[in-house]
Amino acid sequence: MPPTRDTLPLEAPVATVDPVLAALLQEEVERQRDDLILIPSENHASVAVLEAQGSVLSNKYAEGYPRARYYNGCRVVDQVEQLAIDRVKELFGAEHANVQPASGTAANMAVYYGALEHGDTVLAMDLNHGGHLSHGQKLNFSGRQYHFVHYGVDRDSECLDLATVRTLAQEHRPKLIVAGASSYARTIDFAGFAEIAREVGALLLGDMAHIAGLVAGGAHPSPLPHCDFVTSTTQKSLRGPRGAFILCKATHQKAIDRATFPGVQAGPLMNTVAGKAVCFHEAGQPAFREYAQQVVRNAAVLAESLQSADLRLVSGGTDNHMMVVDLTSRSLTGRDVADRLEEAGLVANKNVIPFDHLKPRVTSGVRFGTPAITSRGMGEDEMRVLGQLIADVIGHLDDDAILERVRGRVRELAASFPIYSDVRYAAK
Ligand code: DSN
Repeated sequence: MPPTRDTLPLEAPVATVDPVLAALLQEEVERQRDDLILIPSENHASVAVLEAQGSVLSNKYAEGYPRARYYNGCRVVDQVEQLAIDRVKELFGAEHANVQPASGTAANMAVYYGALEHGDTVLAMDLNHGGHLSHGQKLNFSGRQYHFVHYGVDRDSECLDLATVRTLAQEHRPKLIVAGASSYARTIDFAGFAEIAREVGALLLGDMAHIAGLVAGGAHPSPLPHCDFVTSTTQKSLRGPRGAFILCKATHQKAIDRATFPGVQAGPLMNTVAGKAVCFHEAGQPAFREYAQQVVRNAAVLAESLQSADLRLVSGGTDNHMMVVDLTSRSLTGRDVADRLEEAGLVANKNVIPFDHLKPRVTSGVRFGTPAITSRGMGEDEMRVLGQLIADVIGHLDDDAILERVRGRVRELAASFPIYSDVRYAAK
């Protein structure tokens, strides 16, 4: 019998062990390199983050918390997790941090599980107006386990109206209010939400998943001083690994930690926790402040450029990293536009607009964001060009010659702002 060490090698690279998968990894590197990613919830994590996330920490079980584990051999991962905790607390000025949630939904689930009883009332933003699945969508666990009441945006301004939130809060007396969105281009007034929460005796959760990088870089007001709990993913504007974290006041520390483990998760993904530690380190650098400010400046210029090509933006513009184009007056769907843009190398996503008459798989909107293209180093000049290229595609959706020209220009732009030059999984 040959020793399995030789037949199942531990040391060989993926290109040797699994050429099929290696080719797919390589194809994805090239897709991200050659296309321009305009989905506002996506970004390009640094090679350092990817390296930590792809590390041997993936092998380690570490149920529990630093120095209180259910497994031996946690000497190193204890230090890794503590590093991530200390860094994220410092980054956002938090009293307590839990860095174990594997996703934004898991983080919100842990907050609900720690703060609520089954059936309690929660007030949150309607998914159809820009909220999130885990903010009480009826098929999601949140909508099934708790009694969600939803606020939306004002029909005319398409902005949140705190007077409406206040009225709903007074009427329904929620135990928890959720402030945060996955498709909202305006500044969220966390202080205003906190005032309402205080008035009705509710706890306040700030879900800053989309804007965490802007908050870290001082480009959006922080929810931290105003909220009992703050949740976030790490892969969006914060530019970390795919994962999440919870911040909270010290009084909620025990409830949040117990709700996360053993409440809703078992073994934490320690490789991802390591990626988060790198991400929090990077986000604490002065250069990250510049990055966050540039993300917002770029979004403002991209929005202006789209508007000057006669495209209507939901709420009339943007204050943050994203914008949603309303295609209603063009009689186009978000699905068709996003698909055609992708053919041109511009990767955005179809998105419902408030009061949309089309279904979420079709939609009247398409959503754009600047975190990923700003990570490539693009600035305002490139945003003006991109706005025009997007408008060219939308304005001539069936014109193959225009699509080909735009695709060529996108390739040139991508090549001028290269990424992952040394990342290679397989020969081309
Ligand atoms: N699905 C994410 C987004 O694209 O905004 C939110 O989790």
